[in-house]
Amino acid sequence: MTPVETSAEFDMKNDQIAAVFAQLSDLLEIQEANPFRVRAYRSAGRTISSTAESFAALVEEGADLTRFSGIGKDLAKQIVEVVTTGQHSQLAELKQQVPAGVVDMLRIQGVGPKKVAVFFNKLNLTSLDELKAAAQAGELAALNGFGKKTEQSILANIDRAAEAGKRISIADARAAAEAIVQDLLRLDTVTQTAVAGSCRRRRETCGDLDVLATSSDATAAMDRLAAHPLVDSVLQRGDTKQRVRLKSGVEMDLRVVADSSYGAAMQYFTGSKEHNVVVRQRAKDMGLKVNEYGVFRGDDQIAGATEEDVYAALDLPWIPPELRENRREFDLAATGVMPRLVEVGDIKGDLHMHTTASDGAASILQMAEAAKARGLKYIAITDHSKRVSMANGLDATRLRAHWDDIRAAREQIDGIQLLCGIECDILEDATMDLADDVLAEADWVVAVLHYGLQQPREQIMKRLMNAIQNPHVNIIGHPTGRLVGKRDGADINMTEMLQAAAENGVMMEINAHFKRLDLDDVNAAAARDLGIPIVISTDSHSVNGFDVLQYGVDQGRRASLTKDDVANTKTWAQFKKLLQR
Ligand code: DGT
Ligand code: CA
Ligand code: CA
Repeated sequence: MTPVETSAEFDMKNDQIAAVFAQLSDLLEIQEANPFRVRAYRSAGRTISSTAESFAALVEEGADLTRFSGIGKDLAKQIVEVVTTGQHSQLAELKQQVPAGVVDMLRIQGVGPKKVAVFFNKLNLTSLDELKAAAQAGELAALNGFGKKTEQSILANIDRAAEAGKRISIADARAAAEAIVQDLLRLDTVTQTAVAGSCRRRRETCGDLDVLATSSDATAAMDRLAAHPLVDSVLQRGDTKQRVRLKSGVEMDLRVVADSSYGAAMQYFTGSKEHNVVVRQRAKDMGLKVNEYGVFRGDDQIAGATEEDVYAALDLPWIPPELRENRREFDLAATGVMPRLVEVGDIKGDLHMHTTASDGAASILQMAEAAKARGLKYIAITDHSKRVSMANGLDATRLRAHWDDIRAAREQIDGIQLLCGIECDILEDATMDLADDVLAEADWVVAVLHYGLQQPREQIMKRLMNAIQNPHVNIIGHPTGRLVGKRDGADINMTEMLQAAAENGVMMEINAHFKRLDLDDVNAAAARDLGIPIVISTDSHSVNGFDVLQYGVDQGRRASLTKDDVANTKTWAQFKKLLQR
């Protein structure tokens, strides 16, 4: 192995390493292996993903990993294997033993390894289709320890799981695309390379990945991709185009194009199809032709090397990829200048996060220090309220003591404001989980739906309206409760909720976690159109939780939000004024 390739391996992020151990524990649990081993792997995964230091860097330095709790000699060795080879030999073996269709079952909302183990080992079910047929035949409800309710819930969610299996989260998409783009750039012959398609548009999920490169040596670029540690197999190969399957199952197209066509190819393959239809029609109306090679007047290429040139040839300003969905980007372009969309660097505060007081992995001070290190100037600590007993939610007494701890932490850290917050459940009966006199003492109240998301629209709206009219509530957190690709949100009359929020001075959250991204792009734009301040928060449960901020900001950009539309881009002095309702 050349040194360059070795250093590429050390690029592995903690989340990617953690995912290996999470998969191991899932597969072992499905095999009904020793519960202690299952737990050891699961907790190793959690430790790795919630640690701020990079394990790849630690491995590179040859550091002793056994200083981390729950990581013994054997696990340390396995971490080294994963970081240095990108593989885990036992995981590869387990994948041979447990069919992929069985692992797919884990995607069903409410179904974990224990249930999957029963479906696989007792009923010999090996795919989502087989599981669905068994549920329809009532075979699941007949199993020991399962009921009609479990069976119904599986039937309600299984189609979504099947559908989602074909698409990957934007987080996984970006990690894979960036690793491969960086690797291609190491070739001297590759001059430009970037990801296009839905990943560049920062859609919440991607069907496949589209990578473009310019190179004097297409063969070398394709060989390089084929040899990448993330790549499983080559599916198709031509002179300038190669389709591969990654080990994660997602497929990727690489297209090698001429420098003179790079901009046109980027424009074409970034899409969306709907955006491109309008672009092509516009060209036609101007007596021009646009395709992946360039913009043409007759046989003359008049643009193509850069995207800016391509758009300019069509009398358009360059349109940020996140807006290219044929929604409002052409109206915005008609004004001549595109708005400057919000950027990660604009964010000055984070107003939704957890500590060890409920289900977080870090202390108040650790969270504050991590936030400060990332340049944040103010944060709200918003642990769970008591209804979320699974997450050790706080009652009034514990919450007040926790707020005392937050106030004490203020004395131990400078340069960042700490708000005494709470993520307060809006209960199924539409009352708040904590009494008004408690909420009145908070600096920041995030009201959320966690339970009873299936209630009829009328009751859901009653709950949201009560929360919005409560004078102590500042914001509705993850307003719909949807989980991307897993679970629909509650049945909300969005217009009615947003109007009430606008009238009552209640803000709306874009929850930045890539599993939530809630509000979504369309609803976030609707909220902004009503003048509702949007807050993009990470809902961090560990010091690494802040990493997801970029996904929330990207969702904001897809909603065409500018810095002015996002309340937590304000300085602390400005933001403080928004706290008085
Ligand atoms: P995905 O992969 O489903 O998440 O979504 P995209 O947008 O990445 O779609 P994909 O991979 O099928 O194609 C990438 C881009 O290539 C797409 O956004 C626009 C362009 N493209 C692909 N097929 C067509 C087509 O038939 N007509 C036009 N105008 N553009 C196309
Ligand atoms: Ca794609
Ligand atoms: Ca594609």
